[in-house]
Amino acid sequence: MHVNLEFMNKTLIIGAAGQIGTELVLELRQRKGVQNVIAADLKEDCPKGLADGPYVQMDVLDRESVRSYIIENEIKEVYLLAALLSATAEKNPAFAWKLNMEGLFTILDLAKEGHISKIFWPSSIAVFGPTTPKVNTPQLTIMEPTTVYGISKQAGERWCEYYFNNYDVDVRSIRYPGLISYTSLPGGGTTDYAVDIFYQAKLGNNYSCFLSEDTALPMMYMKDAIRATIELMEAPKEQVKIRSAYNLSGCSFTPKEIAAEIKDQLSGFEISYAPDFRQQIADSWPGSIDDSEARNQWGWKEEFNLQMMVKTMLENVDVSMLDNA
Ligand code: NAD
Ligand code: AKB
Repeated sequence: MHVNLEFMNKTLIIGAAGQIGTELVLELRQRKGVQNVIAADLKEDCPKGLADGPYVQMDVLDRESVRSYIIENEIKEVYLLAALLSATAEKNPAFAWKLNMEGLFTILDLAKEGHISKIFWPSSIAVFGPTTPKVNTPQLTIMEPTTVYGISKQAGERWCEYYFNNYDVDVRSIRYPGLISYTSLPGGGTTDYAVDIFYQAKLGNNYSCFLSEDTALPMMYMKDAIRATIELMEAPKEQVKIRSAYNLSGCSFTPKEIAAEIKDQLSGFEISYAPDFRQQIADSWPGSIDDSEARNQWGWKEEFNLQMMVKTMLENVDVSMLDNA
């Protein structure tokens, strides 16, 4: 079938220069046409990998500029990725709350007024807390997050559902686990160790892990996360029954387990453990996730297991990225 890309809806990704955005923009551009997918970020310079298409510097906290850009450019779909992640957020809770909430209201309000037809806003496993069942955490369960990041994601979920129920805003969301990728460095989360470890392994260094060896956390390879995001966004509206955020599972592992898999594929690698403040955050999160609602409602299935993910990361991680970090 011939698709006329010129007339496709324009899509805006805010926070496009981060770990998820740098891969999501490229995948969306392949599907919708380069000119139809606009990358936006606070960063002045467009990341090299996104330079094939439109890029705009944008501060999501500047409500009026975001509003006029979206209205004037007739943007119909928004992926709102700009946020402070768990570890960085704990260092500046007031600003984390501001950034993680205000941008969301700006976009939800634009949709309520009819300017935007579809929104993707990511939640996180951080919505769960120490009182949540840790193994195979259900979709509906006790949620008492203890981090500012988790509180902001839980509040965001409630608001998304509220805008859907009361104003028919088509907003969709996933509780991403820790995401693992090599095209961009991670942005300050508790699960970042599972990316950092590959850079040190490839440099031939021992890795000092900031979590203890038996800390199990839900994780996912980025390619799976991008596919899940697009599958959810492309699912027919009536199939998307959860308007807070979907549990989503990839593979769960501990630092000891990922280190063992790396050792199997790269002999000589060694890990040691020096838990810091992030241990407490990790201890409050689930070890594994029950994502049967996503599987049943829009057909989710992960592709990457720990072994495949480690192989792909070891083949592709480029240590020179650390020089520009
Ligand atoms: P990241 O930190 O790598 O990227 C965030 C991007 O937002 C950065 O490029 C940053 O420059 C930009 N940004 C910050 N403030 C901004 C502002 N005021 N205006 C515009 N842009 C701004 O984050 P990420 O890992 O890509 O995560 C994206 C989203 O996914 C976040 O909401 C995060 O909470 C969620 N999430 C990520 C993970 C993960 O493991 N990466 C897991 C769960 C949820
Ligand atoms: C973090 O560790 O903060 C993120 C997340 C799981 O939300 N990777």
